[in-house]
Amino acid sequence: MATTYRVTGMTCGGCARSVTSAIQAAAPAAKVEIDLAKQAVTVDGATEAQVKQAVDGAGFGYEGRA
Ligand SMILES: [Cu+2]
Repeated sequence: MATTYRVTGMTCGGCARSVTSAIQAAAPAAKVEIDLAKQAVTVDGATEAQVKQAVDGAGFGYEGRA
């Protein structure tokens, strides 16, 4: 099941790719969709803890579930 999280600091496609690859490094099968306008990341196939750690590790702001 997909879950949407609020992630701050993403401003362009490069940021979106950084967040996506960080999450997929932790959970290779994860599906990740980024909405820059909403500062939202929708993830299917990774735990909340994996997403938080990946987002924080990539230097973006993890704000919890949207
Ligand atoms: Cu960027």
